[in-house]
Amino acid sequence: MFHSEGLKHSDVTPHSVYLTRRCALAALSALALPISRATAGQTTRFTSIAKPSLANVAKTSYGAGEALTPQSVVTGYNDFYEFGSAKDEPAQNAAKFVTSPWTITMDGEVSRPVTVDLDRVMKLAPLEERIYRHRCVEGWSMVVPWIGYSLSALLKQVQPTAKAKFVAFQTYFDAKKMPDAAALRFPYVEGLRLDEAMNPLTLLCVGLYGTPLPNQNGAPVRVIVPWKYGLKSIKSIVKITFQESMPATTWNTFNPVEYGFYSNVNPAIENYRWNQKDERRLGEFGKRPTQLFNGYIKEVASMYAGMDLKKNY
Ligand SMILES: Nc1nc2c(c(=O)[nH]1)N[C@H]1C(S)=C(S)[C@@H](COP(=O)(O)O)O[C@H]1N2
Ligand SMILES: [Mo]
Repeated sequence: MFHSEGLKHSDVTPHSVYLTRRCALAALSALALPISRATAGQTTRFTSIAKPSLANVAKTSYGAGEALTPQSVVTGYNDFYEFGSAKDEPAQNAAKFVTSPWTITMDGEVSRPVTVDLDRVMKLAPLEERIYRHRCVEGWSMVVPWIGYSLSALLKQVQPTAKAKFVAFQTYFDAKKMPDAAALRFPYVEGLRLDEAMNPLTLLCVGLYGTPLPNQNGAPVRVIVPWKYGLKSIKSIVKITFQESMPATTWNTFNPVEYGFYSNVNPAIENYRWNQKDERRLGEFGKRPTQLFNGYIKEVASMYAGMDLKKNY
């Protein structure tokens, strides 16, 4: 299904910026070559501000054997529209984004609403490194060593009531610090069904590649939902609200035909501008087939038993 009037993921990109993005893509294919040579003379494009290493991060078996996407690509090719719509803009425009102190407010259908400081959030559960596949609707994918713990450990703290069926997330927003007005409505909002949010695979993420999250990747705290398209993995979270009704989400509000609430990775659903049947792993040549639920079938398929995934896209 293709609706020509509807706005699409890339329609928020002004044409001139879109051309810049194509240049960035060209630079990225060059990354398949030795990185030092490919980026020589482009000192700022892929740099990120250095953050100290995180201590006491346990290795896990998640993603064992997967080839990691180079750190320079993970931190240099981003979707974070508050900081610009070209892939190389968030790394530059978010460089001065101050993320400390930081609090997360949890409210709604809970017994114990709370506003909690990030330092406490960091200590709620042991930090783990988990290597997850990460796929954007635009047809690119990465393999990233994220750091965090299961989001459920945080959510349980507030004791959701029986009425809590969904969890709504909200990103920090300040128009003065986040220069991109684009066509999206901010603050960026996302949502999950409660069982999806509680699934052990859903990661409360505070770091990648051994360090705290770079600003462009959603510092200081985001979620990673690896069986869904990247747009569900909301960045720089300040608020988590438990509710009975399905939350509004930024991309669904922008174009409901193309972006459903579920946004599970599914090669059989073609209502996107981009091909969902296969994908390009950034830093590699060629394409590989896209897998249902991004390959996390064992972990998540039971949550959708009996559901029509074409209707609930
Ligand atoms: N607040 C916020 N979160 C966001 C986005 C955004 O624009 N704003 N983009 C989403 C999209 S479309 C993708 S693909 C992933 C990209 O995450 P990465 O830049 O860490 O790879 O972040 C998601 N989270
Ligand atoms: Mo994306």
